[in-house]
Amino acid sequence: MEAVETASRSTSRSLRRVGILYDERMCRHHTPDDEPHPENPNRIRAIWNKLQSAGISQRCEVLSAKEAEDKYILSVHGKSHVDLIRNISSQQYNSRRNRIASNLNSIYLNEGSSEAAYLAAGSVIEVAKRVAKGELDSAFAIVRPPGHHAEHDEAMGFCLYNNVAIATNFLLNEKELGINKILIVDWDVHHGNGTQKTFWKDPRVLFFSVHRHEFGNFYPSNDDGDYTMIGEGPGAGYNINVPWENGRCGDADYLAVWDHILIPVAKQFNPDMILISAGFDAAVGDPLGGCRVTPYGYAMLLRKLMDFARGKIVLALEGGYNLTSISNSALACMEVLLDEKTVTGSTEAYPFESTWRVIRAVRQELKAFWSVLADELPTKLISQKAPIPVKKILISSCDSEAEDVEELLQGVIRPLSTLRVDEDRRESASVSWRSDLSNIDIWYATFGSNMWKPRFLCYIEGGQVDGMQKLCSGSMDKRPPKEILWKIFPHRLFFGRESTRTWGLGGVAFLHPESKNKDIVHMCLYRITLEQFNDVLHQENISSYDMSSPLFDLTSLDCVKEKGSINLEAVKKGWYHNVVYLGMERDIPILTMTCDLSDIENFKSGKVPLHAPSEDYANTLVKGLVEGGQLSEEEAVSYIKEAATKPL
Ligand code: X5A
Ligand code: ZN
Repeated sequence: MEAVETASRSTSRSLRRVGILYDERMCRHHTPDDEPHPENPNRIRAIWNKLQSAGISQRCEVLSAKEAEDKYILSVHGKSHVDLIRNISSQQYNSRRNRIASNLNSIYLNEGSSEAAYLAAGSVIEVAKRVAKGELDSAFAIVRPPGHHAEHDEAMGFCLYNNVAIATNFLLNEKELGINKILIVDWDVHHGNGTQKTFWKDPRVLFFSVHRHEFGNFYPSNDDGDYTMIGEGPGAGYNINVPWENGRCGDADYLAVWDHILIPVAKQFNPDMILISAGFDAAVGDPLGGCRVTPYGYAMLLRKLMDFARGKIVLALEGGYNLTSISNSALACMEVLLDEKTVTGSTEAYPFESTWRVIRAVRQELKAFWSVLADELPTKLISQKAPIPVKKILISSCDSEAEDVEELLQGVIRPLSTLRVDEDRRESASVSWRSDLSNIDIWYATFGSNMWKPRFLCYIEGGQVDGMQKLCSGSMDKRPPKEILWKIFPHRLFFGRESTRTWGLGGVAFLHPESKNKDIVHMCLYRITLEQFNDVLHQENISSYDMSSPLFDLTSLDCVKEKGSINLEAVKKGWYHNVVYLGMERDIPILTMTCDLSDIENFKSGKVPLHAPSEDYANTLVKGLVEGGQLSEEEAVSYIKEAATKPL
């Protein structure tokens, strides 16, 4: 009897009514020529497929998307923004669409963008309404484009409409739903700037965001995500930011924030409903986030929120760019909503010291508004901490969905206690090269667009700046360069190739690997780690190499010091596969990357074209030299011009 019951339960609907919303139409928003981009249609497909094959969607009420009505969107966005998003996909915008997108921060647009934006917003409204009415206990809207960066009059950060903010205003405005207080939990790795601004003065909405901040150096790279941003007027105290000082935060860090900030405040606030801006880019394996929350971690975070608002919770997808990580994280969350497994276990790892510092600062800042935050945290608790440069448990390099991640995440809900962060066997060779090389500094000497610091930072933090047609995935280690200095070297700068993926038409900068006394080149030197240098090499050569071992290791370093330059076999098709040693600066080796001597022969013979840089690209070089304080604008312009016109 009992066996029969268990069996039937596992195939039938849950006792909990859980909604799940997926609609293929949201996949029609993609890059204009389907160029690779982290925010791509496969994200929601991967999640949906995973939930189907795990038998989750079968236990849920499956809903399909509805377009949001303008009147609801206008509660968050301005009329001009709504007009733009409504019309951007129409034919009459065909010629202007790309230009409009390139003037926005981290946005692409195509013929499917308008519809997807309306569906994403409408879907979150739809599930929120059903949960509010009690037709569903909870729900997950698998939507894209994401929303939390979108502001009143601005699309940014892959977001067009602020889906969660729109649904929140909808709930508050439909008075008969009886939803008067809403808690928004934004656990996407980026700060939810758009949502924060929407409810800045509104005490009906408690906005809580935990995000990588790095003192304003992590996207969106300003002070809006600081813990001092607590809201204003009647909304003062109803905006809580928990800004990580560093990457690599994991379950222990997030759970500490839940236990010592969010959960006590949620108790005191007593929301009628909870909306989660559920980005999964803080997940272990994410190429942009650099954090390490496991599916088990997400399950715990969600489980702890189910005790409020009578379990009325809506999750709306935001970011999350590793298909395996986001699928497993979403699955773990769905299992919590369905409430068919108990999530137990404790984490063996400790929070970073910086995590306790941030928790303390947040509590201090907000204790006047939330009495539950007033007590000092016991020293005994705070002294249980991990040092910041800990061994990494994750590997994934940039755009490749590393296989080891797949393996690492297979267990889906696996308590950290079985993960054994330090000696786990799965921690393959690829991890240890990273931690080894992350302790060694080199000067990376740049002569091209990387002389302009914001452009170089794309290789470290990920991102895309003016003029770039391709997004960078960044380094695994997103710490900025420790020092920057400029030097002149006796090498020749020149421009070759017809076009590049990053800059479009026009040649790109190369350095003649051999030095001649009468040549001079201005170089900007960044002090970074050898691990970061490897990630730069990988990105400069647009390689599909999996990075399970380094492109350039300590042996290569010895070798290049002795021989002056070495060619990297693994990226021999890349244009910058030749690492050149330029001497030492304060006991630290100076390295650059360029073409090799056989390429020089091909440039000279005309087999491969020499080609002047495009105006955009040349301007970037000039900006680098001018902002770096090396040359005046006229000097920089003529320096670039000479390099572009003088024969090799
Ligand atoms: C929704 C989200 C990230 C934007 C990063 C831009 N956006 N470099 O995760
Ligand atoms: Zn994000």
